[in-house]
Amino acid sequence: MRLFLALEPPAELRDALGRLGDIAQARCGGRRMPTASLHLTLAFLGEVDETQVPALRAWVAERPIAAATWQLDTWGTFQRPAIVWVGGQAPDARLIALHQAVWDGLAAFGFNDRPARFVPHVTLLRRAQRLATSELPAVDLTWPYQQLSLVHSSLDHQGARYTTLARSPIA
Ligand code: 3AM
Repeated sequence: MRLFLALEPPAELRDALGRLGDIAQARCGGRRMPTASLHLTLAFLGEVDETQVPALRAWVAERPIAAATWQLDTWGTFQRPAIVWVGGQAPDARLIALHQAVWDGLAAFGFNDRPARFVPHVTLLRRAQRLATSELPAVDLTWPYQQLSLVHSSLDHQGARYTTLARSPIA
């Protein structure tokens, strides 16, 4: 099954991100991510054998992460595959440290596809027709986080569907 590790936004922030998704879609076209699915990916694990899932769930469920806040203040795009996102202009040291810690832990499970570069972002649009964000309203959102989530991504007729399998304990 296809799994990834992510931070899930608190409800108010998720709604605010969803509203930005609407505004972005009106300008850029493409497919808006459902509000309930909005997240910050820390590690994409790809296809994971079912036999590994209980241990991964337990690992996530047993270890608290360092709580912190992430300041979102910019729009961004990835040309391929035509994604519009929001995130932070400056690299966020605490998120980078969390990303490292997560991949260090994953190595024990044999996951070694740690990406060379980590650009923390929340994808709002996929397959955007115009990667033009200069006239979109300013982003000024604060994301307090305290839990890591293990998420299962499955495909149905509407696209990817996300189910949270485990969350880390709150410190
Ligand atoms: O956080 P976002 O939405 O940017 O694009 C996928 C999504 O990222 C990404 O993992 C997140 C949860 O599905 N993803 C999908 N396939 C991937 C791959 N082969 C991938 N990331 C890296 N490599």
